[in-house]
Amino acid sequence: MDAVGEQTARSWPRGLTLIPEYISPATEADLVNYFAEEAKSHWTALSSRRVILYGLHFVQSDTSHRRYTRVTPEPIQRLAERLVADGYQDQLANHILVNEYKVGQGIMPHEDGPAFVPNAAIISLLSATVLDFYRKDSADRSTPTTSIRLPPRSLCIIADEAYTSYLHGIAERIAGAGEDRGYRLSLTFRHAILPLPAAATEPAKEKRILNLLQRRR
Ligand SMILES: O=C(O)CCC(=O)C(=O)O
Repeated sequence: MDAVGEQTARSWPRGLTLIPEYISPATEADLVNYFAEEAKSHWTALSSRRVILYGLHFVQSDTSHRRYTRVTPEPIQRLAERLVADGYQDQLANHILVNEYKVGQGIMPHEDGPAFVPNAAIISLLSATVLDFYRKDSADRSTPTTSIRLPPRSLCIIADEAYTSYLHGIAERIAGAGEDRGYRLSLTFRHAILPLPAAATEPAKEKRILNLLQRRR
């Protein structure tokens, strides 16, 4: 294991942990190369960024949804297994989302929701970004309660209260104070609960959750 230590802060939501240098520069370079070459046909373009989804995904028709699995390639599966071996996740990820952000792109504040075990592990590649947290019970989406910098090669764990009581997102901006944004890839490892729990299949929530499992906009 090449992690250099965990960071957390009293002011952070409970369950939020940052592990700098979780992967080595060589592993980072291999992954970047993998997504640019071998996996280049796996990308799906969304309106504001590109994504690749490995593992479970759902395709919805008018009356039902069908479940598919896209085989997780070896280098990504190895990382998923390492997250369990290192004690950061209890269940092996069965849903892995790769996000590509060009400079200025982000992801709107969202919750990962009850379809997943409440533990999201995010590995950042190539460039740092700032991940903002907003309390779910607050209407204020303009001022994050907590903002943390995710350096390249770091691992960020969003679990417990940080997962259940907060939204997280990345503002669309070129750079903020003391922030240098470049091209960034991230991998988010989650374990989808099957069958989907009742909270994830309430009619009002179902479409949103299935969209979330399918692709994030
Ligand atoms: O790219 C990131 O660091 C955030 C990804 C994310 O929020 C997600 O995949 O749900």
